[in-house]
Amino acid sequence: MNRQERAAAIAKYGCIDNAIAAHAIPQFVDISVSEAIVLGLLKQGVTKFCAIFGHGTTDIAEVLRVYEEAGLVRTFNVRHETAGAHAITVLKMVTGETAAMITSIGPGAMHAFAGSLAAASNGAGVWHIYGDETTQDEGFNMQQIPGNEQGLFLKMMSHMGRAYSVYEPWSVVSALRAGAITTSAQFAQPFFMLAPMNVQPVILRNFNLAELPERVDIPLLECADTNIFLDAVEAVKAARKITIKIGQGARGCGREIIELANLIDAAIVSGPNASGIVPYSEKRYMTVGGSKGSISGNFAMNEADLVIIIGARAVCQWDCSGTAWKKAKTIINFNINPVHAFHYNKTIAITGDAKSNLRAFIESLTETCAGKKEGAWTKAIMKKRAEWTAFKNERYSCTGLVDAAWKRKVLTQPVAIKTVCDFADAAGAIKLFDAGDVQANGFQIVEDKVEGQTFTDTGASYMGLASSGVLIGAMSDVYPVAFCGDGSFMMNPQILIDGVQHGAKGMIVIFDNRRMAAITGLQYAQYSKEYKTNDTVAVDYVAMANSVKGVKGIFGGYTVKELKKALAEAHAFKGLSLVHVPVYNGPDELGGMGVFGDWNVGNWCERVQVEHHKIGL
Ligand SMILES: Cc1ncc(C[n+]2csc(CCOP(=O)(O)OP(=O)(O)O)c2C)c(N)n1
Repeated sequence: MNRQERAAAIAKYGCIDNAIAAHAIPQFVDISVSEAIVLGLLKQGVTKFCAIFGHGTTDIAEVLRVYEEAGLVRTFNVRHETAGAHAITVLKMVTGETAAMITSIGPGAMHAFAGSLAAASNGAGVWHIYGDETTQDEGFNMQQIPGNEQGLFLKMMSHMGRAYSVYEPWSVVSALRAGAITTSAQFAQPFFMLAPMNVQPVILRNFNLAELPERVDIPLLECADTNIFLDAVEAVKAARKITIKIGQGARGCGREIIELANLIDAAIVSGPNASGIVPYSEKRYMTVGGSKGSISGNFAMNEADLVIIIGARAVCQWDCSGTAWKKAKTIINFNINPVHAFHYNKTIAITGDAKSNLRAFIESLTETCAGKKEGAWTKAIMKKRAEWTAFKNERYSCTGLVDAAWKRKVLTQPVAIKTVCDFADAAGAIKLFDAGDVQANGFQIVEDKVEGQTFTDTGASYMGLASSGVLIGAMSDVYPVAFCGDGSFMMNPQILIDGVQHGAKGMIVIFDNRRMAAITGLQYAQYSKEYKTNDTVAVDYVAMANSVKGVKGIFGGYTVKELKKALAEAHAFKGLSLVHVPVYNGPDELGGMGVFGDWNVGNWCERVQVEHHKIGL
């Protein structure tokens, strides 16, 4: 039986096991390592591949060709490996589906590897499969790292996630199992499979297809130490101002979080990537906290004497580089990972699945009658939330500002972003925010009702992630709207071609302030001068978009009315559209959403570090 027949039989019977059971394929077969990789992934439900093939992966490509012809897998050939890495990361973050990025060896692998930072930072379990130098070391392989050492790529990749070199052909099974486990963990890592070029075509004689590792569903763990919950109850009893801070790991726990907050009279603050877990309309929700947080979010963090953290790591922008919890006497930290759960001193760590542990905590609080009546704390936080709302509304009422680069009145970024957010929400689209001011203003602006409406890479803030992520408009049935600065878009404009090639439906909105404004802003705030964060080259992004057959480029205009019209037109287009909106950059404070927390960067470091050590958490 050849590969084509095998693929056809598996397609006919739906999966490998069924095909074996029906005697359509034998259980013991002679297959190449490359085919074992593809079959192993297929068995785990990994059927989508982003790829740029090179001399390092022609053998795997040939297998994919046959399996794609049988309708079992789909390869999305892209124009940049980092863009492909971003696309599979965004697919995982948005839909939960695990996909793989395939590259050649050397530069292609390095590009994809760079992109894997976003997967690692966001806990997105994805596969990276790279060709690697031959195992026989017959001389330098073109594109290998020119060092006289074995396994240099393996060493490098091992720092980002789990990495496995299929140095020995039969170890492919072990590699597939390691990948299944790594990519399935709750806050997962990227898994790197390195496939030496001379190993890929090796035939595994009499290979047992039943030995291919199965898909992994790691069971959720609940904290079994009941005393911990009683300690946490005592902390609640002693507290007067409680703030619950939620991160991505709190997804799915919205009901419990609101119940808990009402029970103990607490404020709720989200991390930048946790919008919608608690609806924006919830009265106890103080919106986002952190270096680029909100007035109310940062107030609730700074004032709390008891902090309850749920599913969040202490990323610098999230807890103001360790200075957010200025008055905390105790921290109750729910996390699956003890490293994060025990990040602070004075901690009661509750490790395991947040939802089950929250339920157990709520039960302990109810049984011990440790609930609190609504009091002064709620009044104080609600006053701050009203302040934040007024602050936002003042910005939204700005009809535009005269900009030095555009030499005319243009929309501000807050108004333009708000307009696009409202449009995307009404259209049921997914909002993807790229890096920079667009990202920071974005998470200050979003008003999500439910989780899953907004995604952004707050772990790595990788410019180009959102534009590249629009490929999910071809890889799934999601309609994405990418919010990109001009700087971020130009990191990965390849999506214009890749999106058309693969039939992506989605929209890119470029908020063009003619510079990398997030950094200009930092430079002014720190040194009162800007340096090399802009250029003088005007780009007609509409013309650029329209130069790619199949993309619809539309000018977003200078007013909200014009922008809304452009958005409607872009959305009506059955494919990939791009809207170009000129936006203001400059000193007028209505041009941004403000900064309310510390950050240990630039010439602030000394002050922030002193504050951090004074707090001593
Ligand atoms: C790949 C990458 N390079 C550099 C940075 C550092 N950085 C963060 S934001 C930013 C500027 C973003 O500019 P733009 O996308 O135009 O958005 P704006 O801030 O102007 O809204 C830079 C350079 C980054 N996050 N990612």
